[in-house]
Amino acid sequence: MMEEKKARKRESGKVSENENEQISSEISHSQQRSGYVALIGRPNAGKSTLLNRLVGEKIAAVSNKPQTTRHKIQGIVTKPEGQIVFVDTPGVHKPGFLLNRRMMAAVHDAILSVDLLVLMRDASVSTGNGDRFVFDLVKDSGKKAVLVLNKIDKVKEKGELLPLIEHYANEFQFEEILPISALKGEAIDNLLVQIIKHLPESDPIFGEDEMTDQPMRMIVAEMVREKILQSTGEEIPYVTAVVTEMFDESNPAMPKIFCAIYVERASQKKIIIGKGGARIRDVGTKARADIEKLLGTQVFLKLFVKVVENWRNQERNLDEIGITE
Ligand SMILES: Nc1nc2c(ncn2[C@@H]2O[C@H](COP(=O)(O)OP(=O)(O)OP(=O)(O)O)[C@@H](O)[C@H]2O)c(=O)[nH]1
Ligand SMILES: [Mg+2]
Repeated sequence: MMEEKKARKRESGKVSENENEQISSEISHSQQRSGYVALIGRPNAGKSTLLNRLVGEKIAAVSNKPQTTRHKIQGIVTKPEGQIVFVDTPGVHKPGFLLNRRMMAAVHDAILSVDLLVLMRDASVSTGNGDRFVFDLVKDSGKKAVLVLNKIDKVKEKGELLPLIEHYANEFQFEEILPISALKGEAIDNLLVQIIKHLPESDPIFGEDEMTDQPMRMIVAEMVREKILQSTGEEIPYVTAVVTEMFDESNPAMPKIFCAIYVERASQKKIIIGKGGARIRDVGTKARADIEKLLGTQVFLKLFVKVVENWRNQERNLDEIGITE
């Protein structure tokens, strides 16, 4: 359904056959540029942080743990010059579980389906093998790409960026190389201008007030998962999934939301619940604050924990969680 809508939207972006319409649109504004842009990079580069900042609302989970993003998330940015539909993707890593294979399939899928790639690199860390792998993905795609060097707020001497810029410029003909800070919002406006320049001539694909095509149930589940990632140690992030099992808006002043938190073992359930329920209460309070901000109303949020052994390797569970092929 979504695919159909997108295809239709793309079609309607083409120049109209009706001459009158064409003339009036030429008078009202010069031709806009619009298209799909994939954010690609290593885990933790800051892709989702950038997406949230650009969209102006939190729609993607962010944490300091790698592999925070698990599937494609689209965020829409509309400017007078045109529209960018950002496709946030999971950080590129070696697939182990079926879950990770699906995550990487989401990356490949995004690369194939967009007009421009944004390769994001954490400029505050040195290169490694993983970098090479992401870089080759971009090179082999045959797509135009912009390189974004993120986290410049952590780079003390801006001169330190020069060798990095030179290194990448020698390796590939990037359309642009742009240092930014997604977290601090540095050089973000220019980033948008530079990206729009490389998009095809087209009217906006989505309405001006749309910010994402993610279903609200999904965003809500991501907010809960983000709080879990932020409040637990290394052992928990990868074994947790969150599913919105009920989103009841029959009382619009206070929607009722039930989310299930999946883990693989009883011991992990204990960690999520915390002493006397302290952790799950804290996760619930923080997630609720984010959800209420997004929806602009109070919500009733109930969380419960389900133990499902080996869910990361089971088709049925991944389908249910919304991590599709
Ligand atoms: N100092 C600094 N930290 C940043 C910046 N951008 C992102 N971060 C931090 O980097 C961490 C990872 O950010 P995410 O946005 O989750 O990274 P990601 O690339 O989406 O990661 P995956 O989804 O795992 O691929 C978080 O702790 C962010 O707060 C930045 O510009 N400066
Ligand atoms: Mg992410």
